Amino acid sequence: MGLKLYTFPPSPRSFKVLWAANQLGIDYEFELVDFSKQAQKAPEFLALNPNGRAPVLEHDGYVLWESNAIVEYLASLKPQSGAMPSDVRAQNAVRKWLYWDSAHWDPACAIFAFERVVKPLFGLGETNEAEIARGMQLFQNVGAVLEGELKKHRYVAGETLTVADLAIGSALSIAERARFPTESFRNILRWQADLTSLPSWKKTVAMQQMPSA
Ligand SMILES: N[C@@H](CCC(=O)N[C@@H](CS)C(=O)NCC(=O)O)C(=O)O
Repeated sequence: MGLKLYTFPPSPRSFKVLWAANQLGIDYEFELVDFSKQAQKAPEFLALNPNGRAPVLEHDGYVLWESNAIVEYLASLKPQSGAMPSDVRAQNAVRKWLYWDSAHWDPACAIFAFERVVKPLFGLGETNEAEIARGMQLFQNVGAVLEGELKKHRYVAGETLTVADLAIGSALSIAERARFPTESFRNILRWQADLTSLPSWKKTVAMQQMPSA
């Protein structure tokens, strides 16, 4: 059966797991969860993820949801990549960024994603400027934390690329349309240029076009 990734590639959390698999060189089968057809709410998909959300991983009958758990699992299949260190303290120094992503970075980015990308894509109405203002405030706070870290080292958790970069950086896959307020964060922009120049990033960006093809 092998490893399957159920995703809707234009969404950043789906991009995250596809990018991780591409970066780690993991073979997978791609399964489109077509949001335009509400496939994420179909009974067969809900049987995999009762949240009715993508992404989902299935590996020889083992099912996993939550994008950061999936990225960690993918990294565990390629321990030699160093994407997740083996030492417990180093591991947690990386893992804390996965929690931070879920608790702080992703919710800030999600406001811009919903207002500027999801709404136009699915015809869900006008941008709510009050929400954008709330997003600006949140983003200034989380952006400053990330900027401070990236000032100290090349990647989020040190000098090498880890799952922390894959988890947090994936939001930037919609940076152009979402217009995250990154202009004053020089080190985030430098890191973004670094990530987006990776062959794995380019390969995953090409996959974002698939549903409308
Ligand atoms: N915390 C979850 C969030 C998953 C999530 O919200 N996915 C969105 C797309 S980015 C989704 O499936 N939305 C469809 C819906 O809510 O109907 C993760 O990181 O996997």
